[in-house]
Amino acid sequence: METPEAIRSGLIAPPHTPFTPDGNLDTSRIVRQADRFVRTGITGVFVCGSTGEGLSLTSAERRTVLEAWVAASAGRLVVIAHVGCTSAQEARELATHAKAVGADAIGALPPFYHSPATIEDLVRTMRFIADGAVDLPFYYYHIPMLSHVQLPMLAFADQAVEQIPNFAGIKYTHNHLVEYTALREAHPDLAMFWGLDELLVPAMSCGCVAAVGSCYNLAARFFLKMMAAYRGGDLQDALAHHQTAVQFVSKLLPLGVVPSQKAILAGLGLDLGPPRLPLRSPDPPEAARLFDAVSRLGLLDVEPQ
Ligand code: MN9
Repeated sequence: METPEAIRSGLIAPPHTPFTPDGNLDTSRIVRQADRFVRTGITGVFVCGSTGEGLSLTSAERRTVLEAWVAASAGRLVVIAHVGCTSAQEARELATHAKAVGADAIGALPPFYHSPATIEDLVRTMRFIADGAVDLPFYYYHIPMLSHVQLPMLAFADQAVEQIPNFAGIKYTHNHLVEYTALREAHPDLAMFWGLDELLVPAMSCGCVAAVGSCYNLAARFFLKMMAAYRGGDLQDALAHHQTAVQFVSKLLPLGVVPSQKAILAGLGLDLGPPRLPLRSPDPPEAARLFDAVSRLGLLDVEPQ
């Protein structure tokens, strides 16, 4: 199935989920997140993915968050509902809900407790989930570092185009640039959203034109400039941006990407609360040091909140 025109190139953000200080959902912040994305050039949202701690929410909470995103986007952002979880049945029900409440597309990582062992198992499972919203484009979420499902994606894509009627592509969060190049070449009509922000320029040299990544919550303008530099043939500028992007991500890793990003967003005036267990917020001195170090890189989207 075709990918909506608006997200065929450019950046999609996977929004952080806002919680109150004691860890309950706080959907009242979502309008501010959406407005910020529109201002900074984001074209779509991948709701309740890894960055949004989707797998740490209850199914009811995932529905509530998605409904808030559809409302807050108000047609300005393409809304992709991530529905994957350990239960294929629940994922399928979330897909049906996503369609009912007006999401534009769905995505799913594979069940990761009893995991698919073969490509055939994976295709069958993804078809079952995607059938929950047959009219919506479906993206497979390949993130072996967290799902621990590491099946060859070229063989998967070859079979998925035949067997999953609404298959529209892959959110590819893995560092295998050889496989990614082969996917882009073999399936130029599918979307292959790149998912490792610190490798976006290398991925562009392998055919990437669109990406989904946590860093675009904080520094969309910087990453869009980096893409424009590459597209415009200014390799030196693109690689200078790339070096800064690598430094940026390296500063997020010690305290965890999601907790660090939430702390930085709070420092920018968009307080989305703490992450959920088992993640933890940096303590105030850690957060201050992190904010200082990242601010010095000069890539944050500083916005009136
Ligand atoms: O899916 C994100 N992956 C994870 C996207 O969170 C595991 C990425 O955007 C990373 O957060 C980013 C930093 O490593 O590349």
